[in-house]
Amino acid sequence: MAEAVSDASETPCIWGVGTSRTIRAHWTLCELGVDYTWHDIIPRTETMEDPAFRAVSTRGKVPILVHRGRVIGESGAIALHLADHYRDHMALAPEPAGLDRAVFMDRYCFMLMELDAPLYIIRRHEGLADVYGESKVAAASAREYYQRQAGVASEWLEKTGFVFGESFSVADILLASCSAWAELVGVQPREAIARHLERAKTREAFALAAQRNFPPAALAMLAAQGKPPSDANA
Ligand SMILES: N[C@@H](CCC(=O)N[C@@H](CS)C(=O)NCC(=O)O)C(=O)O
Repeated sequence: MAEAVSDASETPCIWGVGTSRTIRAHWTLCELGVDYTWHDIIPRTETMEDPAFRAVSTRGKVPILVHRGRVIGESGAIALHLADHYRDHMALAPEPAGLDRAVFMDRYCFMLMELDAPLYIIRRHEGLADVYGESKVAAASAREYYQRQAGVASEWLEKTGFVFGESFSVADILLASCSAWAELVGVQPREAIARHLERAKTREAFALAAQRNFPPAALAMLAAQGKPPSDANA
């Protein structure tokens, strides 16, 4: 991955639509009310071969954020960078440094490692078995593991209904995107997690992000893979 590109624009540019990871970037920017540009690069379509995309993404993965000449390629890092950079628009994360930020980061990293990662195991060894190899055992074990770790996340929601503190944050975007993905792969949601997702989906910024993240070509790709073409596919 290139660390810097020639586009040093202040306007953020997102490469990628159509997945639970890409919506994190769109949703964060929509919450912040920041104008941005984006490219409809859709996994497993010829759009991924676009030379301009390949020039910014040597990983060949979406999402990618290009911002002020820098390239950021992990959805969690993108959302957090945007929250920090535009915190004067809206506080979507605790102030960098400090104990609140440390506890917030504990939950944030937990979700990436303990929720997103097992979902990706299910995805790779069921939905993308032609690429990664079929493994019913790995998928079943990842489902059971996800469910256990979702129990930890549901405890965070008990007091305020948010992942951390008294207000919506990028950690809620992370959890909601994992929860919607989990539903798609047939994990029965825990009650608190289902309620959290339903509330998150009522946000205006979610509606706008879902519209941008699921253009007709992305819905067609999802339908071709047997997934419901629904905005619930966050
Ligand atoms: N950990 C990365 C995962 C990125 C990732 O695997 N993206 C998928 C779509 S959700 C992708 O680009 N797949 C295309 C491919 O592997 O060819 C993140 O959270 O951004």
